[in-house]
Amino acid sequence: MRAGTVIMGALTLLLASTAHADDGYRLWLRAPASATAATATATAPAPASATVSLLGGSATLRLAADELARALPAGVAVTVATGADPSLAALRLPFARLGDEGYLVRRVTLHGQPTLLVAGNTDRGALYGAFALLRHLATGGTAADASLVSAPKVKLRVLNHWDNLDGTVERGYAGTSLWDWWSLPDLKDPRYVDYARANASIGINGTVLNNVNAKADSLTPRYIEKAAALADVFRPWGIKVYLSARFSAPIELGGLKTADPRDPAVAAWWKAKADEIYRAIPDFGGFLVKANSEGQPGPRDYGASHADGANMLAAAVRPHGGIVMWRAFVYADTDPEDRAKQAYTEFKPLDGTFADNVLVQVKNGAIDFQPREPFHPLFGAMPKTPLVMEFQVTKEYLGFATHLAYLGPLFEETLAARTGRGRETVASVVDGSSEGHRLTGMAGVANIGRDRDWSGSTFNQANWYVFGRMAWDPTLAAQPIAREWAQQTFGTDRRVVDTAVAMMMGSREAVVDYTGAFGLAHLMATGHHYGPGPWVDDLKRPEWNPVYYHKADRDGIGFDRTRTGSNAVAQYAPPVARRFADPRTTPERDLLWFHHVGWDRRMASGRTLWEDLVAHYDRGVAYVGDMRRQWDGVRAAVDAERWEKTATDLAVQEREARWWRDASLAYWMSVNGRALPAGAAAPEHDLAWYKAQHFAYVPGHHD
Ligand code: GCV
Repeated sequence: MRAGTVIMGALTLLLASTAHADDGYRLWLRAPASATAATATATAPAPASATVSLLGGSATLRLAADELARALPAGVAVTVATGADPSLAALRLPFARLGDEGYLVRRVTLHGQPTLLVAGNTDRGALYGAFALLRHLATGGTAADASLVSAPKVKLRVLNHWDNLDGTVERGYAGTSLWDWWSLPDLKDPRYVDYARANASIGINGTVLNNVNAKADSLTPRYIEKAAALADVFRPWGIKVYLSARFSAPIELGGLKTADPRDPAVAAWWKAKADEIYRAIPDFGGFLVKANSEGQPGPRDYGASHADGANMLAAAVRPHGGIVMWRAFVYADTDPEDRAKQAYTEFKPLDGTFADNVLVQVKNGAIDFQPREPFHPLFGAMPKTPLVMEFQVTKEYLGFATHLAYLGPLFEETLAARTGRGRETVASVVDGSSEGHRLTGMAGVANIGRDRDWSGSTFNQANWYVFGRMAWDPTLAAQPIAREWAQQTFGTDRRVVDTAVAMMMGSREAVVDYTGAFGLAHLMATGHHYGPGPWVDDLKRPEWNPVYYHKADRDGIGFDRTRTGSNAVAQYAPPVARRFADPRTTPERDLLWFHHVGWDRRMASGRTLWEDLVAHYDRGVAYVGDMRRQWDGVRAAVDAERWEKTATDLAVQEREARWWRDASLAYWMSVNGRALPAGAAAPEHDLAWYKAQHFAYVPGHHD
């Protein structure tokens, strides 16, 4: 056999049987079923080792081999390699299809010996292959039937951490920031490795370390050194580090009088800053920028365009192969126009003017990560510009960490939406296949913090997981991903897996129902966004007030975005615009997003809108009750710690779902003067009581 390293795997990690307590730290990365079964009892003999051979010597390949050695069942022979290895040439394997990051897993004969080959064109590809093999084994596959091939459809699969340098996390509900900025770069918390490993296992290859509401300090030498320490930890796992850049940094750090992107001194400052960063982090990914949005500085402060700003930064990172992700989440306090229209109005005319290392990052919907939004009209409207899809994995508007809401269906619904341009879908815009873009991206606002279980609950881990899987392939469906996550997270007990998946699949719709169905949006309390506040009408910017969004009055409810209103529908391609312009062809789930309609409007159910709205509130609350009962049914089959925590969260969710329902109905009744339909329960309190609820120290929000 050709010289290569052979690792005898020792099953040292993992291995808790379901009967034992489990704090959720291991996420979905647990021993495959066969290994778990072999060690489930204390009396079981020590398992024999798998044999893992390594063709090549990079740190990344060694990590791949270690993963397999730790978790593969005894008796399996595996070879981890890159396609460049000459001994593979004769095998005629489809390496050409794999690109930089794809993998294949095949049974082959190498040097006369049968072996399971895990390989990619690069070591990163091989690492992804190792994790894919482990996933295959943990979801019912065997080493004998392992034949896998896959390449990511999206190039940049990036987490956005809204983590502040003081350790708080904007919209973070899983404890403080994972990054201990104070002790970095000296102290490298072992959690940084575990974080990178978890990301690599689902194909995430980039992380923006700091909040888009950025401080210039993150660009100082002191913080660059800290970021570099993290980059060193993440590199072998195929993960690049990016930073959110504060546009006014040349003023704040450089002492310049302006941050005007057209000023040569400003461009020179950024160029020098980029050079400095790349000296510390040679594979630095680039910058993410929130400009001229919610008080952040930007090129518009100087009359320059977003493209001027983005291209200036892009020029600074270009010599190093860096990129700029420029966010389209803009709306201005001076603009009386429908907030849902403003990003399109600002960015659409800039299509074709961005440098080729700029991507424009667009939230999934035109307002702000609501439980349901129609897809953002910019998708499909900027064919010359690569658009990054930005999803919010942390659930700012879907019950924080407490509520069980699996976001797979939300992601799938958005990605599968047809833009109205031929057969184009949002997914085909994002993965570049629609226009032939090679630079493509998907971003997820992370739900990760220092909580022992990383995401604030076991089921929230599924949202991190599904983001990674759909960033790898935006055409994947939410249901099978829920299933593979549940199998890896809870083990192979079919009843537990079926129950978890059943709970998950309707859970996001339940949140839509109990917070406001039919396209209602932005009904939450002010600032911290915890709980209902549809009555709020006194905030200084009109578009901060829930009443701006629902426009409920005695006769009807909903935002008229047709020609008689803001005409936001016209921002969609004609076939979609036509569908949304007519309440009869608008999907009911989006009705009140696009139309102001009467309370007595007859809905598909045969009920009036008012009756149906009430029914949806009740359905949402009932779904949570059902989840509680289902979870009760698997109590004996799930470890006590994760079961208890989930059961407690579900009890809180049921209470809060009722709160949302009751407070909302009390308010709607005060507006429309109607009685509840027969049989519907009256709100527990009067409207004044709900309005009087105030909360301080709410996580994720820092005044
Ligand atoms: C990082 C919403 C959130 C803000 C967030 C902003 C954004 O407005 O409430 O916390 O700021 O979106 O995406 O920039």
